Amino acid sequence: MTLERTFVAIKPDGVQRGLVSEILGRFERKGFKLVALKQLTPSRELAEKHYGVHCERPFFKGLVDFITSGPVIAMVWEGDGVISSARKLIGATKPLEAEPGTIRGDLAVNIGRNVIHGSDGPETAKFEIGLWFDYSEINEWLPSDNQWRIES
Ligand code: D4T
Repeated sequence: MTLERTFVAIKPDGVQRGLVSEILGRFERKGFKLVALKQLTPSRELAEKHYGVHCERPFFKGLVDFITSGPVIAMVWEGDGVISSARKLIGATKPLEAEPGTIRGDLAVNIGRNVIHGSDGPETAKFEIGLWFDYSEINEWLPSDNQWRIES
């Protein structure tokens, strides 16, 4: 078992389209644990740091304009293998290539409006959680049915 945490954000299009509960439900039903959640409209500084690896790409300014255009739901999810599993739940970056059954495969068509972000690896997850959240905003808790989940 690899207990991990990952950063997931519902982008402004997901919030505007009323997809928050649908997306949260998919992570909850999968069995992951929500340890932090907040709504915020990201500053340009935060968005530019978050997407810093893309700063030379032609789509960078449009991406930052979009992600700062309205409220985002920022989350930290915890669980066994959650980093790669969240990427599978989310689906391919290009929604038209994302498999049906994934969030982007079911709910999006446009790469510039692909509804959700998830960290792509352990280092990115650590960086992004620290960028979007203070340590005090992360909640340590055990579900009351935890004993049933870990018994085989
Ligand atoms: P994010 O980071 O938003 O979860 O997306 P991915 O991890 O799946 O994909 P990415 O880093 O390659 O792209 C970041 C972000 O940029 C947008 N984008 C990307 C875009 O608008 N045009 C493009 O050509 C690419 C490659 C979509 C996601």
